[in-house]
Amino acid sequence: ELTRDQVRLSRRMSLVLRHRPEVAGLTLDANGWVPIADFLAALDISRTELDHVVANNDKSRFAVAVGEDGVERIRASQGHSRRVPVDLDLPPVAPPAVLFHGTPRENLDSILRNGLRPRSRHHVHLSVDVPTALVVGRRRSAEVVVFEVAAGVMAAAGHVFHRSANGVWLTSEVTPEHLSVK
Ligand code: HQG
Repeated sequence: ELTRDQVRLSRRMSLVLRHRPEVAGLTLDANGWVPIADFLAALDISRTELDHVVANNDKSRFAVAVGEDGVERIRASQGHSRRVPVDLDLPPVAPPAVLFHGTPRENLDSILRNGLRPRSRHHVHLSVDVPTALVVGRRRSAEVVVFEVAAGVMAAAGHVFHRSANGVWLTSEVTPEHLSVK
């Protein structure tokens, strides 16, 4: 459990590491990483505060790793804006037969017509199960529809899938024929 202040810090970390690194005077490297020392200085937080948010974040949104140069870095595991040129460099992975996507009901007609598009992000984000998809959809609306995505069929047709470090499935787009309403 995070306190309200810690949730606020987590949101700020997402903003900087996914969408607007420049507001903290930072730049992400090609794979989205920032040296931890620079990140602590830019956000004016302690290592203890950072570690607590990384360890207790409800969706494990952040990853910490030591590079080949021995420098410890942090990045967001998924969710980056397209305006931030980040390549997560995740390997392609064979997806499960079906994945799910929760969205406000008001998007239903457009998605049935146009498919799922990444919009402002690098990828379409898919969930492993219906409960997770409901949580994602409810971020934006109380009236949520869940799509079932024929991920296995898509993969067989050559579509590439990746799985982020925190278990979110990513793909470029999902066309209408691979979607059905749950
Ligand atoms: C919708 C969160 C109309 C799409 C989550 C979604 C996820 C369309 C919205 C991650 C459409 C984009 C991403 C079309 C897509 N017509 N609406 N053709 N195609 N949409 O936030 O998947 O909490 O960019 O259904 O857990 O909601 O931030 O995508 O409603 O992993 O860590 O356009 O963000 O993670 O919204 O969420 P988003 P998302 P965090």
